[in-house]
Amino acid sequence: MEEFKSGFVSVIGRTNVGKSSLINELVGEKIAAVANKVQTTRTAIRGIVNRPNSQIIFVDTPGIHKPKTKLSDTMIETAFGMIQEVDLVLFVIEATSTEIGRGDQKIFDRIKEAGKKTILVINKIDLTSKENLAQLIEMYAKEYPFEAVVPISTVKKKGLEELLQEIEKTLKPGPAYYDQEEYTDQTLRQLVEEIVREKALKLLQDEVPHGIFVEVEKMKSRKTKNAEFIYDVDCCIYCQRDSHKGIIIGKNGQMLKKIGTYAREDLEKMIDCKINLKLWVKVNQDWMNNENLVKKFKLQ
Ligand SMILES: Nc1nc2c(ncn2[C@@H]2O[C@H](COP(=O)(O)OP(=O)(O)OP(=O)(O)O)[C@@H](O)[C@H]2O)c(=O)[nH]1
Ligand SMILES: [Mg+2]
Repeated sequence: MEEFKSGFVSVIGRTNVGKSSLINELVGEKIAAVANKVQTTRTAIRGIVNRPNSQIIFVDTPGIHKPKTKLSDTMIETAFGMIQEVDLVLFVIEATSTEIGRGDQKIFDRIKEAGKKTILVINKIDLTSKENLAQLIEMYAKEYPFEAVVPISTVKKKGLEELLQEIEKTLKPGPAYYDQEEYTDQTLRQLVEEIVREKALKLLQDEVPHGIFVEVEKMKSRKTKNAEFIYDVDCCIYCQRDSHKGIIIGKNGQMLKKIGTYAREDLEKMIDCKINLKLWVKVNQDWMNNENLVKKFKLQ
């Protein structure tokens, strides 16, 4: 029989290239927020893929962008820090690129510096031509001895099995680090925070969603009259301005209600259990520069 393999794989790339989408797709569950907005992911979230002969632990990281606050400093530190911590790096770029842009170059330099085993993943091939793809592969491949170069489309589910096989090839024999039934090491509390933030990102406009953070304040499970389990969760959305608070709550509380309903529906499906989710909105003007709050986002 083949020897069991395992390892940690970090997924690194510019913001919005589709890192979280890819991990969610491979894991088969939503563990990280996905949105067509920059800087969606804020921390390193682990997603676990269990295969007959391997266990691959993916580490999602915040997209690389220009730092403007303590929070973005910390997010970028987390992402770059993850190059060192893992067995393999997936460097994700967009198939639509026609050159090695500044952001991609910055990440590429870090990978070269670390000399880490890396697979180049070219995502969103549904949006480009074969010719452009070939050029892109050539541009990158001559600059680094990648373990493999794998073009994929997360949305069209193309190239994903090939990617998993390439990853498996690079892994060393090792034990299953996590229970083989698990797909993330996030606590339910973190999952609630991530999903509520995702819904807010999707439903709110422009600068409002980037200024929020979500914190579960209370979580308790109880049995209902019909002996079903239900979680009572109090969760607070912090924002930076009074005007933002108004927008998040919406007319007659409609927006907040929508965020809550969408989040609850997703979460109930994921954990197969009822949730009574109460959402609040509070203003905390400068939380992005507050050491204590930003600590939450540090490398764990
Ligand atoms: N067309 C197309 N869109 C994709 C593909 N993969 C992801 N996307 C979209 O790209 C956007 C960004 O996806 P995310 O997964 O949030 O990107 P990310 O790299 O995690 O972003 P950050 O967390 O901000 O670093 C979403 O709108 C996805 O639906 C793909 O294969 N094709
Ligand atoms: Mg992300």
